[in-house]
Amino acid sequence: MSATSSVTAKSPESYDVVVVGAGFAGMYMLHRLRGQGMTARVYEQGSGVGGTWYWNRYPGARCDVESMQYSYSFSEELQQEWDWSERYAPQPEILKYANHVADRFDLRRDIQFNTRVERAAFDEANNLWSVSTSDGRTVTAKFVVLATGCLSNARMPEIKGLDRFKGKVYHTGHWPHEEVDFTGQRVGVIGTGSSGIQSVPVIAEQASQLTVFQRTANFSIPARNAPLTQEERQKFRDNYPEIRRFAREVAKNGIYTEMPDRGALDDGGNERRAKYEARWNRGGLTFMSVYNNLALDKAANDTAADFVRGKIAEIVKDRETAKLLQPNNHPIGSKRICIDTNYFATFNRPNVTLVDIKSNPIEEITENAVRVAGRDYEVDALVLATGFDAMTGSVAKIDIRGRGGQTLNQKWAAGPRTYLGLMSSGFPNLFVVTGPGSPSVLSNMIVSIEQHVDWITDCMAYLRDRGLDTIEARVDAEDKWVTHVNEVAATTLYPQANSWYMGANVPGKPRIFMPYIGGVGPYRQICNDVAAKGYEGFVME
Ligand code: N01
Repeated sequence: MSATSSVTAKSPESYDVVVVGAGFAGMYMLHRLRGQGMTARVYEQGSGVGGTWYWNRYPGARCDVESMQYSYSFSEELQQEWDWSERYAPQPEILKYANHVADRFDLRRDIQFNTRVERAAFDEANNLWSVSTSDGRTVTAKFVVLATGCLSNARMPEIKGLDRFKGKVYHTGHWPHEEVDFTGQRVGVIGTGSSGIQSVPVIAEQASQLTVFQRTANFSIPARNAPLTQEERQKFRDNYPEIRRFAREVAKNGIYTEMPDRGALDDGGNERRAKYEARWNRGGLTFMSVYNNLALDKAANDTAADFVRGKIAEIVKDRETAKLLQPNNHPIGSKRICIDTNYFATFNRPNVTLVDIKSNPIEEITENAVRVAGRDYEVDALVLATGFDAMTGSVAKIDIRGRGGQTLNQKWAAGPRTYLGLMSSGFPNLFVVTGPGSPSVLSNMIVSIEQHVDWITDCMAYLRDRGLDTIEARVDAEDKWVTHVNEVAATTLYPQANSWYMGANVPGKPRIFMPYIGGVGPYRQICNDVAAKGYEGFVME
């Protein structure tokens, strides 16, 4: 790979690697590439680092993975020195952490902010990617790494009249940087996924009237957020080697927790209820790992779903509202489970109204109201918590052309096709971090990001050390992997929900279960085995 070894002789407009995005994936990618002596340019459309945590500044935004685990593990000093303040870090603190990492590892000098990558085309004659950016420049690179994030392409809903609305409209995934104060305002929130469920209780405290427009009721578990004590932090720090090993190799979702050894129907009703109660009181995502078959067996799943529906009925005083808030059209966990602080109790407030837009969809938005079933709900501001074009949306916005001028969008028209979620055949030297076909959004993202970045860096070094120019997924290996991803998903309850995992939230998007549900441990092993066998399933030239 002569281009890599003659880095210093190149013009400044030529790099070994172009990285798209300076979120947690792009930042770590840059750090690892530097460690290999490779030149890299990172393009970031925002004006700062942090990716999802740069954009998602809505009230109440925080991570649903505990902060001591939602953090990089690649630097022992970093994980020992950073003080997380709460069990679940709020967005400003995660953004501060991202900025700290950028400073600590001197990353900014290779990141170009406020710049979108618009086009990337593979030049087959020279085995180089030509990358064009929104500032009108074109650079070349041996490799392109798409660190574009899975939930970064905020989706505006197609609702009649939205453009006529005279008040302010905010999307949770594209929140303004200046503070938004809803004090004294009538606010409408459309959407009750994680973003809606986190923001509703906070907005309710400010707004004079809050109207929540719910299409699908969602399962949510209390976060039980609390300040972290020095003792709790130290316990993690002392045990980080084992905690990180477990998260990478053992835990299915990359989160250190107890592993269930029995199914929900192996326990009697009282025992089961006591276990759910204990997890409900503990709070957080581990509610779903009380038993080992909740994602597999509908009857087992029903026991957990019934428990949560019962909790909603206990919390919400108005019976009609409680009934509307009880999810009834998907197994618990088959849509990303939500983690909340006072979400259901918020509907007991006199200034909060729930409007069911499942039975009566929004007719239109007028200049000052949302019209449902002939009634106008007057609002001064609208919050759209309507989600993202997940996993493929940000990649699809870039005009990516591989061999023969084929675009990635053409190739993925019937759904994304990758080998290991890392590469797509016909697109040599183009890597995706946490792409479709990898555990990605089903896992602690930082665990999956670090695994992908390490694998990609090792792969680039392997090519360089052998004087090879390209790596490309073989079509048969990719076909086999796509089949495997689908087969594993089909053994679970996940495909039963109209979720963004399935592309179901975007009209016209192919219904394919996009992430790989085989677990981060087995997946890591598969990736390692592929590399150990000389990158089996890839062509290297
Ligand atoms: O988006 P969503 P999100 N008219 O797609 C509704 C991660 N995340 O931003 O279900 C009316 O889940 C839609 O209704 P329905 C996390 O992985 C993490 O909340 O399609 N309603 C749904 O209620 C999460 O899963 C964290 O029927 C419309 C909502 O809008 C992912 O991001 C925090 C509509 C969208 O829910 C996405 O979460 C936040 C329309 N036209 C997010 N279109 C944490 O770590 C959509 N909806 C804590």
